Formats: sequence, C-alpha cells, structure tokens
Amino acid sequence: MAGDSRERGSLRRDKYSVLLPTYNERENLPLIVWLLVQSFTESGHDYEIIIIDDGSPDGTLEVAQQLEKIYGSDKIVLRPRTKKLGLGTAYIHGMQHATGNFIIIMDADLSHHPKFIPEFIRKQKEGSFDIVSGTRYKGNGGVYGWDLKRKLISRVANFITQVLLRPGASDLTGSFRLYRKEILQKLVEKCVSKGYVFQMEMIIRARQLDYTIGEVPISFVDRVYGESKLGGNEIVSFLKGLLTLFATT
Ligand SMILES: Nc1nc2c(ncn2[C@@H]2O[C@H](COP(=O)(O)OP(=O)(O)OP(=O)(O)O)[C@@H](O)[C@H]2O)c(=O)[nH]1
Ligand SMILES: [Mg+2]
Repeated sequence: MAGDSRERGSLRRDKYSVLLPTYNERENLPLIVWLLVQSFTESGHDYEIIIIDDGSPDGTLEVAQQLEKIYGSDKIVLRPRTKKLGLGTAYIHGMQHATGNFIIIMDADLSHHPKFIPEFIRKQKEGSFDIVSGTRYKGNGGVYGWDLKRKLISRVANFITQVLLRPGASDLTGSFRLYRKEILQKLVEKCVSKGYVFQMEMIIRARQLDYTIGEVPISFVDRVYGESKLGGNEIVSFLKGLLTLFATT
C-alpha cells in the first residue's frame, strides 16, 4: 500500500525529523542534542530535531532556546506547549510540524542513544520497512541501570502482551522507533491509549494494517539525571490499558 510513496521517497532526499518530548530535562537536553548532531553529521543524513517541551518548571525551554541559537533554527525546532499534556499528544503536536519524510521518536533522558539511529536507517532501507523498532529483547539489546524489580516488570509486561496480543515485534513498551511519516500519521489517528500502552497500541495497530516492521537491537540505559516515575500507579494503569487493548483490538 505504501508502494507509490516509497517510489516518491526514493526520488527526493530523505529527511529525518527527530521528535524529542521533554518534561524537566534541562540537564539531559544539551547532551542528547549534541549526540544527535554528531550522529547525523557523521552519517550525512538530512535531519531536524523538534523539541516539544510541556512547560517544564526546571527551565528546559530556556536551555532549548540556547541550543536553537547554537545549532540554528533549521536544525533545532522548538514547538513548546504551555502545560504538561502528555506524551501521546506531544508526538502528534511535534509530527504536525515535521518537515521530514521519516520521523524518529525517542526519549530525551539519554535512555535512547543516538548512535543507534544510523542502524535504524540502514535497517529501514534494507527491508523498505514502514517502521523500525528498537528492541531490548533481541541480539545485543539490553537494559542497563535498572534494578531487578523494574527489569521484572518490563519483562512480565512484555510477556503478557506477547501472549495476549501476538503483536509481531519483540519490544512493545519501548519507544525508540523510526516511522514513515504518513504511516505514523495513520497510526496516531487510530490509537486511543495513553502512556506506556500507547507505544504498544502503535505496534498492534501497525500489524492490523499490514505495515512492515523491522527491528534493531538497542541497549537502553536508565536515566542519569532527573526522577524516575515508575510506581504502582503506572503498573495499574498499564494493566488496565492492556486489558482495554485486548478487548478492543
Ligand atoms: N512534552 C512532554 N514530554 C514528556 C511528558 N512526559 C514525559 N515526557 C518526556 O518523554 C520522555 C519519556 O519520559 P520518561 O519520564 O523518561 O519516561 P520513562 O522512561 O518511562 O520513565 P523514567 O524512568 O522516568 O525515565 C522523556 O524525554 C520525558 O522528558 C509530557 O507530558 N510532555
Ligand atoms: Mg526515561
């Protein structure tokens, strides 16, 4: 179905729009942006970095404005919102301003290393995939800095989901991915979940719509700066979301 857009895509130069949603990432933002610029400069791919800050009280937006001055407003695009409206809508908001034909979604807290992006791009081209998903559960993939409890939660969540939904991708709760822009647009229109479940639903809907998914092993590193928020509430809302998905997809 994506056939003609594929051909059109090969005629023009590919551009990658990186969506970086931020909430209190003042300390992480300069480093992630620097690593992204390094990676893209080295690989020679055309790119832009879209920062979607949701009124972070720690002054993330001021840091982003500095970065815009340093790297230029063609590379660093600021699309802030005034309050914390959640990740799902942050992606949609960012995507609406993206000028690339591919979208890369990643966390800004250094859990996702930009060094994997050239591999995502290579993989995408290799299979002409609609989506390339980073996976912690294949090949050299893995998780660093998590305690046993968190590793267990992630594994169990992934396992239950595999059994219930048979999604066709090995890492469902991860959010380091590359999408064809038009595919991402169609997927977000279909998705109803929020939070962790949102990432899962994207993959499940992708399967239903027969979009092709490639995978790249990634190592995931726990956030260095800032507070981690995973707690009992998250787990409960994850399970609720999962059951809703099970019932509705
Ligand atoms: N714009 C925006 N960004 C957000 C919001 N919530 C989280 N983020 C960002 O989304 C990314 C992922 O969120 P994290 O807080 O790292 O979620 P997590 O990795 O599951 O949990 P941690 O253990 O805290 O790292 C980070 O870059 C956050 O700054 C939000 O409501 N709006
Ligand atoms: Mg994180």
